[in-house]
Amino acid sequence: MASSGAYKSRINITIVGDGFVGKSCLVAAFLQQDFLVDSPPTMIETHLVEMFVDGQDYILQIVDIGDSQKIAPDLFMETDCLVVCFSVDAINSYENVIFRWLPDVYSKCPMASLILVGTKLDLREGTPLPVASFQGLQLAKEIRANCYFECSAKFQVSIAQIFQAAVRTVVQKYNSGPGLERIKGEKNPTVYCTLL
Ligand SMILES: Nc1nc2c(ncn2[C@@H]2O[C@H](COP(=O)(O)OP(=O)(O)OP(=O)(O)O)[C@@H](O)[C@H]2O)c(=O)[nH]1
Ligand SMILES: [Mg+2]
Repeated sequence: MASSGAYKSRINITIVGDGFVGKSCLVAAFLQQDFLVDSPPTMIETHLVEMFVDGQDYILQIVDIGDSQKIAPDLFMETDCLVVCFSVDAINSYENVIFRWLPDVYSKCPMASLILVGTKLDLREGTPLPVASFQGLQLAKEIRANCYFECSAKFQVSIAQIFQAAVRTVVQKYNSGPGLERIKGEKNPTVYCTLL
């Protein structure tokens, strides 16, 4: 379905990554500017929020899936941007980006843009942690992520920027990519195309 000037474009963002890496805290930090000290394991949560980026209004549908969830094919189909998280204090979660999450991403969702996020950046304060910045960057290049961020939900570091980047990567991709619905003649042609 196509959007017109009267409607806001909707962008579907799916957050994945090992359990306890801080996916729900990242979402809560963005939506509520709040830090969840004790957040229970997530099954699956969907949030809708409006965001203004580069002069355009978007509706973001943010799906936060828990550790045990495999990403369902229909969810993948709808995903415009995958935010793949690991925690900078947990080497397993870093390794699992490749071993556990990427196979799903590549096979089921090759058109989505990809953002790699190293969470819990504040834990690096004064202490070398298992995953250094350069390793995060290296991994981002290896998996051809559109962007790499390190963030702290606890201290609101780079939280909004991750979601802004998600919107921009999707808009860029859909504006330049083949086979995408675009509104001809629209003043600021944005992507797509699901009405609420
Ligand atoms: N220091 C610090 N701790 C964090 C940060 N983000 C999350 N945490 C903590 O990490 C733990 C797990 O966070 P969650 O957001 O529940 O992790 P999750 O990835 O959603 O976990 P599942 O839902 O089980 O997949 C919680 O105890 C949080 O308080 C952060 O930026 N800094
Ligand atoms: Mg969670």
